[in-house]
Amino acid sequence: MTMVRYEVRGHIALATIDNPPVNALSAAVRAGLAEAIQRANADAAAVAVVIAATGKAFIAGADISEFGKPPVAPLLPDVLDAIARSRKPVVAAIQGVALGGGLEVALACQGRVALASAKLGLPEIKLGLIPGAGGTQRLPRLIGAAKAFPMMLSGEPITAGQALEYGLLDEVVSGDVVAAAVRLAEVLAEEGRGPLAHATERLTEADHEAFELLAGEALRKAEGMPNVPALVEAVRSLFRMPFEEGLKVERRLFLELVADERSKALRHVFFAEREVAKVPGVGPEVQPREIRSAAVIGAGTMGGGIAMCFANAGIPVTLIETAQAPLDNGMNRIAAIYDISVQRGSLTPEARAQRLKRITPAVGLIAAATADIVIEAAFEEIGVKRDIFTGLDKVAKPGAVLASNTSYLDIPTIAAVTSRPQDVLGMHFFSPANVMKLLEIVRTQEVAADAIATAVALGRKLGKVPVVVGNGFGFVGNRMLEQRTRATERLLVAGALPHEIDAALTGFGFKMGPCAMADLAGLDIGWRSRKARGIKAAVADAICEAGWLGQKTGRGYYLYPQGARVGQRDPEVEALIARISAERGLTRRPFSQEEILARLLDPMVNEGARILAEGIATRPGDIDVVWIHGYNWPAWRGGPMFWADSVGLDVIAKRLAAQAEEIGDKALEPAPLLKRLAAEGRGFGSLKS
Ligand code: T1G
Repeated sequence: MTMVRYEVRGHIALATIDNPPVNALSAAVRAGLAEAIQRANADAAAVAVVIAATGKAFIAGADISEFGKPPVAPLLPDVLDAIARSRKPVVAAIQGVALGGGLEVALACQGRVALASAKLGLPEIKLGLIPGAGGTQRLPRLIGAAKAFPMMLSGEPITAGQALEYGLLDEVVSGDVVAAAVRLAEVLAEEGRGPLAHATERLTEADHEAFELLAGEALRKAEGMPNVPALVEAVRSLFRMPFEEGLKVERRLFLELVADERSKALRHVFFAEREVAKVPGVGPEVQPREIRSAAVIGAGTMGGGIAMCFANAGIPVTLIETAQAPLDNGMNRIAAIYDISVQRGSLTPEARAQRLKRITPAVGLIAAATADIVIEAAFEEIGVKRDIFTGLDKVAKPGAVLASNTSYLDIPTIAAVTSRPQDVLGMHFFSPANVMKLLEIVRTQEVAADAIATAVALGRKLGKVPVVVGNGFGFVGNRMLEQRTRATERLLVAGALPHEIDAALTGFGFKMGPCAMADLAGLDIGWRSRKARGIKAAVADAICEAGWLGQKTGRGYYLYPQGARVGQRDPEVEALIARISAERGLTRRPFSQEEILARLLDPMVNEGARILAEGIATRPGDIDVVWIHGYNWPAWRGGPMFWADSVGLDVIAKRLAAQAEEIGDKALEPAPLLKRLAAEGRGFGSLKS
């Protein structure tokens, strides 16, 4: 069955792409398009061609799932060449989105008409690539390099209105876009338009200079990503060589990037972010409950941030505290955060007022009585949570979803105090809740499928990346973070210093290392949690006992003189660490950055293997998404499980076994799943969800 239907409407050949869900340019679609162009050029009944599509997208781009596999003819550049060389004018009728190769198809046409609601863009940069089918050579010729370059650099789509203004579209319509395209095709045929010329009028000296300014800025911010310099080089060729040569430069650069590990990682993340929406036992037939209003219990940092998520998404929310004073503090903190956004220009004063109006402060659980969902974000102590849920069980309306934002406590224990465990689940936001995208949705044995579906749908409406995880201490993210924290302690006592440990992770691509992050969050958080669980961490405990709790006290692992945001090495802390090593009879030794990195990340991967084996995470990609969106694992590294596969599970298993032996810590032994995959020469990616 062809993916491209061919018919003649009047004197116009109409080629309609039909490849659900988003008309990706699979091999079959490419073949169908090439055949339609050939057929139309031989069809005496047709004087021109319109390319249209069915469904929500014109064309979402090349089929990303085909990358890395042996190429299948016809290749997209060849199909676009056939469109551009067509003797009969070709017009694109764009609805939904024309992205990547989809926009490149439209750029190879003589004319372009779009629905007013359509969006057009070249997002390849987000996949670690650059446009690879003429986009870097055709778009600047149409709208100028100074406008085209930022579009390709950001990867963000523009509206049909902006595209018309830029000269990217010939017409924008609200009605029948195919009919409008047919009319344009008839006009172009009457004008005797033939093969696409490679206009250069827009490529003026002024445009060149404007582009070079933007390119210089982009290169300064590229942060080592290879596709930014590649994009600059491809666009520069517009001003240096003829079209055909420029196409060759673009193709060479594109193919190099497709083979780059960083692009492979970003393509893995693209699909992993979509896979997480597929929750076993919660299929598309499970209807989410309607959320018209919400309530948040606790107006602290987390509760306030969660309330802002609702207000920002246009959902009225009641923010509840036990007394007026903490409530006022919470509201003031929210207003202050919005003020900063207004000062930065990212929020208008009107929008600020609207959002604040959506947050109703109240004292007492009774204020949650009408909410469709209640999210508890109170003190991280199981007794406090059980009291709150006991009260909620009495006041919340039947069918309301009752969620706890706990970051590691047991959800079934909380659900057990209610008469409705089927409505109780975890919704673990990450601080700052109004910024971080990750939302861990904790599923218990008893929770109803539609409650999970409600939390997932709500998470997406709040602009989060919801990942459904099983119940267990620390769920997925914090459980693995604990392994890295323990590894940090081991390294400090064995010979590494805070700045060396942090440098290993920032060199890997994290924004901050574990010591700097702890200083930022406050060392007392971990200290309180360890004391509650009877866990010792010699160095961290000693720093806390000295009263050095991080940035908020001016010193923690590092010194923060005059409230500096970037820490300086603290000789007293380094002496304290050396003393602890000596007390343990350990001879400190230097660690290379590579060894520090392995000792920090291998135990996390090992815990990830246990999490998979226990079914706490559905897929390895889910764990990758958790770490990218919850802890700033660099997306171009793909996430911990993707990284482990790129290192080789046999290498990681060997390193873990050697470390377990050296330290005498059985917990560092390779987990059974890791050991099995390593022995079979497989990676986590070979596990089918
Ligand atoms: N290739 C393959 N599958 C794709 C796809 C693509 N380009 N885009 C989406 N899908 C799948 C997705 O995995 C999911 O599958 C389903 O479609 C719905 O997607 C040569 C080299 C179009 C805005 O980067 O931005 O062209 O989970 O959940 O929220 O220069 O998908 O249902 O099995 O995201 O409505 C450039 C990527 C490619 C656009 C729709 N194009 N896609 O969003 O649905 S590279 C892109 C999107 C390229 C050329 C270069 C979005 C969307 P499943 P979804 P959505």
